[in-house]
Amino acid sequence: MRAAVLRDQKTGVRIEQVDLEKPREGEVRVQMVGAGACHSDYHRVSGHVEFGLVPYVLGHEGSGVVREVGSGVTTVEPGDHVILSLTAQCGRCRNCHAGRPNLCEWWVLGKGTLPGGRRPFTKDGVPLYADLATFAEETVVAESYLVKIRKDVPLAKACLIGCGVMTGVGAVLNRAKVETGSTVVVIGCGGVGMNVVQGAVLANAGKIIAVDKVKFKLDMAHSIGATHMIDASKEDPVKRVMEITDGGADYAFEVIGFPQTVRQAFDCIRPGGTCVMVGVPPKGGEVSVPGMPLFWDRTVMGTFYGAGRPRTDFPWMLDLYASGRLKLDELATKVRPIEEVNQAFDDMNKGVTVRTVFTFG
Ligand code: PAD
Ligand code: ZN
Repeated sequence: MRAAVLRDQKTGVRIEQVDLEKPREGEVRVQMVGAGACHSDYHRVSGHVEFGLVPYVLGHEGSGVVREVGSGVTTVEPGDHVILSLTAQCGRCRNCHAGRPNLCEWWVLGKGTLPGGRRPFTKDGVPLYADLATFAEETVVAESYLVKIRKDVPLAKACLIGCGVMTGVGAVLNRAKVETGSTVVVIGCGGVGMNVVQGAVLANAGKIIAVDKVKFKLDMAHSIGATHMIDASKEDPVKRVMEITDGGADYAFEVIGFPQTVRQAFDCIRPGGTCVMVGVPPKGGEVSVPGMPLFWDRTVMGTFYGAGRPRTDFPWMLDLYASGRLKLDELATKVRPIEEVNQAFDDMNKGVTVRTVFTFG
């Protein structure tokens, strides 16, 4: 079975033949149909984030078909269409009970194992690290990572809900809770940032100001509802936002992953405004803001996975897609076989794609 494996940062990602054990109690085997290339995958390859778990099967955005269930599995059965969620939801911990399953205390993404420490992927008998491992023809995950979805939406494109849409739209609606008429700035309009723009449209924001360095991203942001576009390679985004908003935005989202652009987002908001860090900061990176502007009721917040509640949020997101109010097809700017994983990362870094969706045919 083919999988995209990261062995070390020098050699990068390679397609390898690996073996996958059968699902055990509470586990499910999923045949992948679509998987999105998110910048968080590339952060592991580039070393932007601390990452010692190698060899590691990449991929955390994905959709597929259930092929086999272990004993005790009750919420899915073979043949079901599913989207993989970034987080497990044990349903028993404090955060699950408080309606914040993205912070489930049983959750193990980032540890490179299934709950309990098992590693079902092996190569020549040696276990590989993997979380959701959506960059593989098949994967085995705990049942609670899976959300069963309606069968009448294109399954490959639905993978985008699993990370980019949940994170971006969720950052606006679930985390920041943007109010109707608010002024919203989005700094970085890639696969996740474009979904912050979509979230702002769904929240009925007034002015939606898209900031990027790539014209094609700004054009797409405009086509999905941004009202103003700022090319950060040509003009100072903060100065321009101040002009457009007459003194600062209500919300500014940083969706790249650098302390400098988080600071830029903070500088874009008015007294009482909120700066949301969506991008994953570099290892050891510190975010700092000046004290006096913060004093004037400004808020700085982080967001993991758009405060996502996958079993609640994925179904309505797909309903909005089916009725034309949430865009997925437009965001999947390229479809490639998983063999072209490195070309997809190159495209991402050159800024020529919003999201690449991998297929496994
Ligand atoms: P992406 O590479 O598709 O998008 C980044 C965008 O930023 C691109 O359009 C770039 O052109 C643009 N950009 C780069 N530098 C600048 C700049 N100085 N000014 C303006 N625009 C710029 O990445 P992505 O959308 O897949 O991911 C974005 C970040 O979000 C990344 O750090 C990723 O790890 C993070 C993320 N966070 C969560 C979460 O839970 N918070 C989930 C998923 C991804
Ligand atoms: Zn992601």
